[in-house]
Amino acid sequence: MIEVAARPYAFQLDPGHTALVVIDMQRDFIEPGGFGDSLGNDVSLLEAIIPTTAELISLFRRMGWPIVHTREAHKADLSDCPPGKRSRGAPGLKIGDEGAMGRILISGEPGNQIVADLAPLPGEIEMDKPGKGMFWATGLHERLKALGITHLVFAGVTTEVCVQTSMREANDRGYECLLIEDATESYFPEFKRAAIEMIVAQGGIVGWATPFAALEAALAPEKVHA
Ligand code: C5J
Repeated sequence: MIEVAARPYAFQLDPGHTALVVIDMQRDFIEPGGFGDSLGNDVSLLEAIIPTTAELISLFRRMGWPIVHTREAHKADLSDCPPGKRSRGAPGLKIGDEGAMGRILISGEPGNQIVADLAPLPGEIEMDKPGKGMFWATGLHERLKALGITHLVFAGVTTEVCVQTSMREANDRGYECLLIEDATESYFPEFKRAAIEMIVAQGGIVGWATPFAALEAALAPEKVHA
């Protein structure tokens, strides 16, 4: 086991059984002119985590450990989109409508692609998820089990919605979960702070949280090969 300084106490990372999950770093949530922007959100908050998330992805590539990239995405015929998800809030633009980067939250559309700086490489797991959580209707649990994964490191957006939901789902399935605090973000800074506090509360009721530097230090070559 490799010990990573974290809250609420040190995270025990199991090398060879750990995967990185990067949640929904898709253009429509992050880039100016996308869906998130059109809803009046300050997307610069989300853009700001791209460099740290890229470093985190590079670290996992160097370790040779699995990386999962998710996208919140629906089928073009919307058969996997509950009507309530589409209509709730009566937004100007709904899921499936034509936005500045193609149809909103529809698989394969330009706005549904992961931002260029974090683009998946061949061999990494890329998956569309119709829900907020990464296990609903995706088959991901079976894929991770087949790879022998027991520990998950989380990054991505938004902290209190798809990241937190996925982490809670993972926790319920028995994964040990570590959130990288500076590689996750929300349009609402107070929601990010609160989500992280909820995750680490009560002795890590959902999991652990730490800055990227702590994970990088723990995985320094001299420590991993000691
Ligand atoms: C994600 C959302 N990815 N906030 N979606 O968190 O609707």
